Amino acid sequence: MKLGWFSELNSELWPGVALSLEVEEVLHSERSSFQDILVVKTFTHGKALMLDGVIQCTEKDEMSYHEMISYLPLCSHPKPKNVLIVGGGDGGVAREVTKHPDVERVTLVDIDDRVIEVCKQYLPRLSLGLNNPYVNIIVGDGFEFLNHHQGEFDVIITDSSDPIGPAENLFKHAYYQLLKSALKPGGLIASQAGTAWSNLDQVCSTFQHCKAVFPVATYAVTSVPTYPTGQIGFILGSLTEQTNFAEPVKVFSDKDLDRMSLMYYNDKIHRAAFALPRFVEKALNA
Ligand code: AAT
Repeated sequence: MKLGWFSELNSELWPGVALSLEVEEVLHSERSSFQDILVVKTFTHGKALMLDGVIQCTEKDEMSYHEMISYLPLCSHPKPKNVLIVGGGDGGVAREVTKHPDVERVTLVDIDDRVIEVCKQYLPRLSLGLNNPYVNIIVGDGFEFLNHHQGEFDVIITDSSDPIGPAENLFKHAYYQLLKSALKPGGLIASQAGTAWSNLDQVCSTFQHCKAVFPVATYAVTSVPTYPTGQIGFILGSLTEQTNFAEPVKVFSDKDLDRMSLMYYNDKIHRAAFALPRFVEKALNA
């Protein structure tokens, strides 16, 4: 029996366009204190997690997002020992970060304990990152958490939902100031920053917040077929003027990449992620 299709409709962030997935079974649906949580089994993309009607990840293509948001910053830092993840309650970023040989300590702060529990139950391929003993999980608002932490982290990765809903504050200028002061000297950040195809204004404003605070700021893209427009980008910022994000300081061999079970990331795709279309370059530099 066919249940029908899930469509990512009506977001102000991608007007006039919606991705759809054919659903085999609804596995879980609830309203948490922060958002609607839905887990479905699809016919073609494995299981998928939606929050407030927005696709957060599917098992088929999550690796492109999780590997890139993790290794673009980690491989741009000479020794990323202490890492903070803001958001990321599904565990995908924690799974990747803990594979990096230099990482010693990971803290994950997600606002919604129900996302964490639901992902542990239904998405074990992602949530295995949450069961790693090196990952300290805190339930709370990322903005509030950073307000109380200074000079602690080598790398901060913001794997947050989009700027409409509980993550709204994570796209503001004040958040970038908090990120800066929570870093150790030489620290750097990467944040989920939307797609230039349908929300170029949002990408540019997040980039400007980062640029106003960090001496080095840039934008990189990856392809995620089940995200709006099939592409998503990351804003990266560094406290060190010499950082060239487009040239990884750590290059993994093919043997390393196999041992770490990476399916998307390598040093070539790292460099390529920073090659931007002209309309994006122009908008960012305007
Ligand atoms: N790993 C890809 C999935 C996400 S999930 C984003 C996470 O951010 C969710 O678990 C949500 O609970 C958490 N979150 C939202 N707001 C906050 C906050 N203020 N503090 C801490 N955590 C928060 C990213 C999907 C990207 C979708 C692109 N369209």
